[in-house]
Amino acid sequence: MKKTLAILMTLVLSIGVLIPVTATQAANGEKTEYLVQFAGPAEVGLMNAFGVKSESVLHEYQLLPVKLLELTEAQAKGLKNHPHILHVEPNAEAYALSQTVPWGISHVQAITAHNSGYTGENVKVAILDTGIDNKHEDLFSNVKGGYSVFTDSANSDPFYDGNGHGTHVAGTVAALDNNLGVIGVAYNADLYAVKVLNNSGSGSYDGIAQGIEWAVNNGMDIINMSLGGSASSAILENMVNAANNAGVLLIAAAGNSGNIFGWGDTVGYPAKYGSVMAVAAIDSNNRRANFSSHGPAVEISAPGVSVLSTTPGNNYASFNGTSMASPHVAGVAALIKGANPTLTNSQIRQIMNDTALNLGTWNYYGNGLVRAMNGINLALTY
Ligand SMILES: [Ca+2]
Repeated sequence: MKKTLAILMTLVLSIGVLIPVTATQAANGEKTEYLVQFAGPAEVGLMNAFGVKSESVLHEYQLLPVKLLELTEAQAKGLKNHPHILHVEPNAEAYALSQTVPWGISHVQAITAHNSGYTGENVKVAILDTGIDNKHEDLFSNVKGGYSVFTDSANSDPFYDGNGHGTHVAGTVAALDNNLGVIGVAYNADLYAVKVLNNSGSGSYDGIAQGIEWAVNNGMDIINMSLGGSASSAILENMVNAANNAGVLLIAAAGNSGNIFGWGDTVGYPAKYGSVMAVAAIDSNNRRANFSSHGPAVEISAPGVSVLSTTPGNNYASFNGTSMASPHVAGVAALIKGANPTLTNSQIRQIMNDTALNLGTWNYYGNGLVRAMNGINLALTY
């Protein structure tokens, strides 16, 4: 009785499965790996019934009635529907979860600061740039708001960064500390996407001025401007002075107009104005990047060569530029402000300048390499 039933079952199963097996095999006979958990014994009979040969058994577990099998899609489907099978799952790929620390982040002592509990919490940083992709896996929870100075549909959304520049800058300031991507200098700081550059990366002094005004009106602590022009403007200067007087710390890229000889004054605007910190770019050997603008207005230096950070669509890329150096300083400023929230913008600026690592030639490096932990330690004495 039992024997007959078993045979019948086998026959029914064979017929039931035979057609789909041949049908799918013709189209897709490729075998892939599945983890299969059986409800109990009689495993061999079951596998025979589904045409699973012994060479398709890649591994048998001891702890549970589980086997790693090589199956066609049809075999897997058939087994999955059988009452004596608990689970049929594709042998999914696993990846080591890891977060890369870009060299510049440790170079400005940010990791040391993190390890001491300083992360830029409750500090608001406005990124005046091409926008920030606020859905990026390594940024989303830090992007707290934004504004676009553009009204055309392609550029009116501050969270659409059709260029990538602003998202990259934002990541250096505050990419999340998780198990993926990169980490920012001040990974708990609040980011605000102020889109003053369009998706092609260009804008106007009017747009920059509007962005500065928005930052003042919305209580920003720090403005990062990885942008600049060669034209001087009394109105733009008055605008950055007004923001500075309102208590906002302004940090800007010195410019990428340097020459390899380091001759002349090539710092751009608004970095050149006295109320703005002009940031030069250095490499991992603390040498001026040959594109980094030089001149008496250079105030401080930060990593700006091979800077790995976030780009739109959950991507990451390495860029060069004083645009990449400036957000390192903005991030350090956020760490210092977070460590001592009573500090004014001019005190934070003074602290960063007093604790920078002297690198020599003023017109190249200003006060030198910005250093988070030295800055925090001084900030705590204020
Ligand atoms: Ca991360």
